[in-house]
Amino acid sequence: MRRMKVDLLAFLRGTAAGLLFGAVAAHAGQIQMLVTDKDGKPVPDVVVLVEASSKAVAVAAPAPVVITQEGARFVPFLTVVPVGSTLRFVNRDSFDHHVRSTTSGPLGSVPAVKNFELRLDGIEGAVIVDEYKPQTQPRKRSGVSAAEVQVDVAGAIGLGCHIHGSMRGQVYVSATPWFAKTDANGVAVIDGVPDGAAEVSLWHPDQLQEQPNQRLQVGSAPIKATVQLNFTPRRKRA
Ligand SMILES: [Cu+2]
Repeated sequence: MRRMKVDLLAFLRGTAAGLLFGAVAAHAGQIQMLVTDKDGKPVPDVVVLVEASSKAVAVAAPAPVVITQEGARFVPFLTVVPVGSTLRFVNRDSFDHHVRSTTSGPLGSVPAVKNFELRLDGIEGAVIVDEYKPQTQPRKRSGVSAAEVQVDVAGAIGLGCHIHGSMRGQVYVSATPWFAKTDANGVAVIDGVPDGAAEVSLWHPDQLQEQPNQRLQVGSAPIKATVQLNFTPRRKRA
């Protein structure tokens, strides 16, 4: 009797998983987007957002999304998170950094959707990068080398540091659950987009004007699309 109960449970579980898998496979597709600049070259770090025919609200990331400060840089340069997520900033350098929200865009015309300012101590024993020696300034150490910030409004947040003016980073908070950023080859892959009409929009921190949206029809086969920015972003220092 007991044995039978267990088998029945296992059977039900298997059936449920099968149904779920079937549902996902039948009603969701993949979009592979290649983003190029005005000259046709692939562009990394472009935010790709998809609105599907069946609307859905983004669900916060289950765990804090980590952005580190390493060698006086924000790593990664661009982070895209669903709205409601928590960002965790970690200083991995031996010297101190700030994390402050800044405006985005080449003219600083896009205000940050969240304003914050953190000071993160350097980690003792971390590797010192020659070109960024610790500054000779009053030591107002915060006592922590990591801190968290929750982002609950969709949009852009630029990242900067008071001590190192060249440090730049970018966060984009997505209202849609279907988002990605382009990799080094300019490609973004978005999975699980419901079948039917979808609208793809792009965002790049350097853009001066909105990028044209693209309409796609999502089905069972992955969609490969190419879209061109209406400008050529500056190359980031390597
Ligand atoms: Cu810094």
